[in-house]
Amino acid sequence: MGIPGVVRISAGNGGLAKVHITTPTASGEIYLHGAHVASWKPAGQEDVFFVSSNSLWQDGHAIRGGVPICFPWFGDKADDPHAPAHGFVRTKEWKLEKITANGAAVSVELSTEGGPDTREWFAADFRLVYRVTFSSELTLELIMVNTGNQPVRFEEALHAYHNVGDATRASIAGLDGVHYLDKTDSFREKMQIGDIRVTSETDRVYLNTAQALRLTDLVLQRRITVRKENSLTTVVWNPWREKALTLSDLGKDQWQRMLCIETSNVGPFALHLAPGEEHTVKAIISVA
Ligand code: TA6
Repeated sequence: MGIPGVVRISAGNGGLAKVHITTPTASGEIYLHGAHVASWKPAGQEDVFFVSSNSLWQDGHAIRGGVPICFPWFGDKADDPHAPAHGFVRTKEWKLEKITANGAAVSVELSTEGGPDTREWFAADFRLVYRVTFSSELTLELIMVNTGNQPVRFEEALHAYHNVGDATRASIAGLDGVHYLDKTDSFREKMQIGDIRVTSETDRVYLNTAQALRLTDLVLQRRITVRKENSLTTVVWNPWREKALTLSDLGKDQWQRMLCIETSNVGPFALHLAPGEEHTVKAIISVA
């Protein structure tokens, strides 16, 4: 499936299989493990994604950084404290379906399905298809199909870790006046006033918002824009110093180089699909 000079499939960190893309407009990497985008670099730019230098690269573990996919629940599973946080698709190998090159854009498509290894936590039959298009913009499309004969409820998030020069000198615009659930304050509901600035642990689920966001980075002197479709929640996260110390795969001081903006449908905006129905969530990321 490789394309000479454009797409190479090889063993990456930890020996995990990865697809490496190089085009005139951008380079990028996606691992089959978790269908995990680990890098996207538009020409002339630093990587748009942060990846922890202490990340694990192992089956059964999530990669710390890039874009983990949270599905079919977000955070802790409400009715099962032993279930893995953020669901099970970010820690399993996906199937590489196809790679297509179209001019300066390269699309990589992967899939995973419900089966004996997922029924322990999630009874539904489903098929997830993830299409990532690397070009001067990055497009992420997660397609969920209910392949069973029962209605299904699920949550989803494209948990993007953006690479910033210094999180305390960055700001996010586009959520002024939007209500959010504050995970650092027992999920109390609050309202955002003005731009978001990181001055302490920040862990918020913004509700009922389809807004595009602009992350302004004063250190790297750039602006990352996240547009989205079919998503009504946005999660914003930075662990700050103390929480970062509890995350062994993050490591000291790296919290300052990351800021998560997560295109999602979680909490009160979890999705419901009838048998045979499908839903596509989409994020389009650009840098200027
Ligand atoms: O998206 C924010 C969040 O839910 C935080 O609460 C924090 O736990 C983060 O995800 C990372 O979760 P993880 O399971 O990858 O350590």
